[in-house]
Amino acid sequence: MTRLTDNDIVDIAYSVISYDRDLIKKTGFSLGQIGAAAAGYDLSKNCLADCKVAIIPVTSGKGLIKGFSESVVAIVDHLGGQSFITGSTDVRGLTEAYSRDAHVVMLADDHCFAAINLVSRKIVDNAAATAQGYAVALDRMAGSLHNKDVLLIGAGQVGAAAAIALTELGAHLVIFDINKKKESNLARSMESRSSFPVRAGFSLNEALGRCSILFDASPGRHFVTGEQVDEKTLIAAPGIPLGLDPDAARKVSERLIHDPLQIGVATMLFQALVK
Ligand code: 2YJ
Repeated sequence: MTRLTDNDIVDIAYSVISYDRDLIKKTGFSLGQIGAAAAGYDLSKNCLADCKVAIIPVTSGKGLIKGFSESVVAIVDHLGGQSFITGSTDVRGLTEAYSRDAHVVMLADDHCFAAINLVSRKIVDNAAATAQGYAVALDRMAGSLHNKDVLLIGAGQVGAAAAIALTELGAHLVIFDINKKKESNLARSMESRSSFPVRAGFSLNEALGRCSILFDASPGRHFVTGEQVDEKTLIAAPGIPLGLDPDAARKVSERLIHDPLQIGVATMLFQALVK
């Protein structure tokens, strides 16, 4: 997964309420409702209020990202949890989280972002959680994905998790990746899970011509142009940077779900709390 930059997340801590308002406008559901649905978490139990979440800054690799821990805190608190950033980083931060009785820790290096429930020992990976959360958000934005064609762009880690989540929501998958080997491997592995044929082998332009519901799980930038989208296009795009060029992004802005952390963090938190 692409490493986030300070710039990608600069606004999150200040804009989580307006982010959520926008998500409700597009999908009819809040960030908490989408994360909980993706995790199979019962929001009426409301045990989040008693849940202490420690965010541990991690300095390894390329080091801290300015505002990363604060963004995760803002998202968790917005959902109703109680979170804190450990005063120390890395291993000392982990010992601090334990000694302050955190129920869940969240920590990320350059390659992996995990939530670990210290009580139940459940481990949740951001890439899979993000795919699942975005699949539910796309389902809600579309009314339902049941029996609808969905073009999945990108057959990497997020794409593979999205393929499963979209299939479970009843979507008929069309898979595209610039790496044709990865594309056909994912299509083949999905055949046994889907009661409908999983289609692949198209050019991007052909695939975009067949589907108006898109899940962009690729790390590519600006490869979808304004002529390839229209007023029916719906897009869930967890990948950073955005695959749409500025013209396409402008045309679909009211039907585009794209954020650097929010849906992934919400889904991770609820998944960490589910048995
Ligand atoms: O603690 C910090 O400030 C840093 N070690 C955070 C590193 C954040 N990691 C990434 O951006 C990775 N690519 C994984 C995050 C996936 C988010 N969708």
